[in-house]
Amino acid sequence: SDISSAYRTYQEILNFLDQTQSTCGSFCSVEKYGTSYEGRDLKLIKIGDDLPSKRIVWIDAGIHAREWIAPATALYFIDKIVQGYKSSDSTIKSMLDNFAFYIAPLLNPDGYVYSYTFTRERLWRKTRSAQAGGCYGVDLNRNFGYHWGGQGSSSDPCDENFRGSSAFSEPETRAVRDKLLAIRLRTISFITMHSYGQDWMVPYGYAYNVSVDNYAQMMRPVQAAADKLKSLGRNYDIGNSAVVTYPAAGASDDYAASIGVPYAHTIELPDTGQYRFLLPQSEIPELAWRRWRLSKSIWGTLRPLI
Ligand code: 0X9
Ligand code: ZN
Repeated sequence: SDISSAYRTYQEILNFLDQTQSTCGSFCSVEKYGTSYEGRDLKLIKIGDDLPSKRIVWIDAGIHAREWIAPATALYFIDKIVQGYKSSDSTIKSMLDNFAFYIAPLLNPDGYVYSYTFTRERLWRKTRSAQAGGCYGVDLNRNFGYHWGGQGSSSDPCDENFRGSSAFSEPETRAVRDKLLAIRLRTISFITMHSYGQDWMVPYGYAYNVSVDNYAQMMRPVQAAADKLKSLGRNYDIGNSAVVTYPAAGASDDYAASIGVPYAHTIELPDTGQYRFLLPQSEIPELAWRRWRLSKSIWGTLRPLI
C-alpha cells in the first residue's frame, strides 16, 4: 500500500489499522487498549497467532508528538508484515512461527494531533493534559514508574520534560503499563521508536552507571544492527541510553526492562541534525525500508533469557 508516502493524520492512522484488520481476517486484530486524556482511542494491532507459545515483539511509536517519522515507520512495519504474510513470504512466515507482533503506532495521539493541526506547534513534544500554572502536557517518557522523578525529568508543568504529578499520572502511560503487565511473560522484545539522533540504546537510563543485568545480551542484536547499518551508510551510536544521550528517569524502556522484558530498546531514528524533527516525508520509504530489513534479520537471532 502507499501508507508510507506521507505523514498521516490521526484519523488516517486509525483508518489504516481498521483497513488492515479487515483484509487479514483472524490473523490480525486491532485492540483498543485505552483512551487518551482528550478522549481519543489508543489502539494497537496484533499480528500473528496470539497463542501462549508465541513470544511477543512489542513495537511502539509516537510517544513524543513531534517525532513524526516514528509512527510513519511503525505503519510501514505493519504493512510489510501483513503483506508478507498474505503473499506467503518465507522469511515473514518463519518469523511469524516464532513471534506475534503487538504494534502501537501512536502512543500520544493528543500531542500528535496538536502538532499536526497547528503549524506553529509543530515541535510540540508532550501530551495535552491541563496542568497547574496554566501549562499543558506531560512528557510521557518521564511518567513511567521506575525511578520516577529522577534525573532529566522536571517537576515544572511548563517544562518540556515535565514528569507529571506522580508516576503513571497519565492515562496514556497507564494504558501501556497495564498492557505490558498483561503480556510481560510472553514478551521477548520491547522496541520504542523516537527521533532524532540515529541512536540505538538500552537501559537503564535513569542515571549514569546503572546497567541492566543482561546488558551484554541486550547489546548483541544492537551491535549486529549497528554493523549492518554502517554497511548501509548510516552510523548509529549504540550503548547505554544515559551514556549515548543523557540520563532521563521515568522512561518506558527502563520500565520494560524493570518488569523483566529480556530485550528493551529505544531507537532514535534519523536524522542526526540536518532536518531534526522535520524530516521530509519523501524520506519515509527508504528509511523505513532500511529499518525493516534490519529488524527482520535481527528477530531471527533473538533468544529469550533462561
Ligand atoms: O529523552 C527521551 O525521552 C528520548 N530522546 S528524545 O529526543 N526522542 O526525546 C531518549 C530516552 C532514552 N531512554 C532513557 N533515558 N531511559
Ligand atoms: Zn522521543
